[in-house]
Amino acid sequence: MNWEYLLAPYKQVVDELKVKLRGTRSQFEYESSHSPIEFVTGRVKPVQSILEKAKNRGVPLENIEKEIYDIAGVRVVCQFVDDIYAIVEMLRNRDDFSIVEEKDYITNKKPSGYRSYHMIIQYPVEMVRGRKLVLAEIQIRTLAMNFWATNEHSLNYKYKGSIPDDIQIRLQNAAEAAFKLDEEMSKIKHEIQEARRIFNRKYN
Ligand code: 0O2
Repeated sequence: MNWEYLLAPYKQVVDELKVKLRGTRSQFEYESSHSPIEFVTGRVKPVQSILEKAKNRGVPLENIEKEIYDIAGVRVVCQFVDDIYAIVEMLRNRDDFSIVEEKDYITNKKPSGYRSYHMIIQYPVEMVRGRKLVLAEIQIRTLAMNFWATNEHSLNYKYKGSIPDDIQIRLQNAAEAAFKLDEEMSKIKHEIQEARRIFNRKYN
């Protein structure tokens, strides 16, 4: 398989989405002092990781592009839970891609304790041989959810998917603490936003 050739459109999609969503962040900042977007990251899934996922899910190589949704992945990180739903609404109203599926792992957390909002999109990308429709995953989560998910992901990698029970329990507790942190911060959202405005006026 020529991976460089296969992954080229996915790299293009990730690059385009990062530019667009970072542009959205700047627009929010011009228009109001609060941007629901804190930062945007993106990556093309490494080949090894694509192969492992395909193997675990019984996906034959020829179906990888149709059945592995997150070869192109973009992450939007927000300050507050409300911001996530504002971004979701904004994404639903765009017409530069279509939404294939939405998964709300905030209302329905995963058994691991994982919380995040996933949107699978179909993105048209212009390649030299014409337009290609590429599947991509946009993950939208708060800073607290991101902190938890990043650490859990590292532990999963370290323990090859079998995290010991005692660490698992701590992770569950940490997931609930992160959720509580988001709830508490939401209650003082307006205070925090006002403080940021004052700070930005003084230092920017
Ligand atoms: P990477 O690239 O290393 O992040 P499905 O379970 O199929 O119904 P879902 O959850 O959208 O739907 O798909 P999947 O394939 O399980 O997860 C896609 C990505 O979501 C993962 O990518 C993670 O980034 C994130 N994710 C999902 N579940 C968890 C979880 O329990 N913990 C953490 N930390 N992240 C999760 P990969 O495949 O891990 O690869």
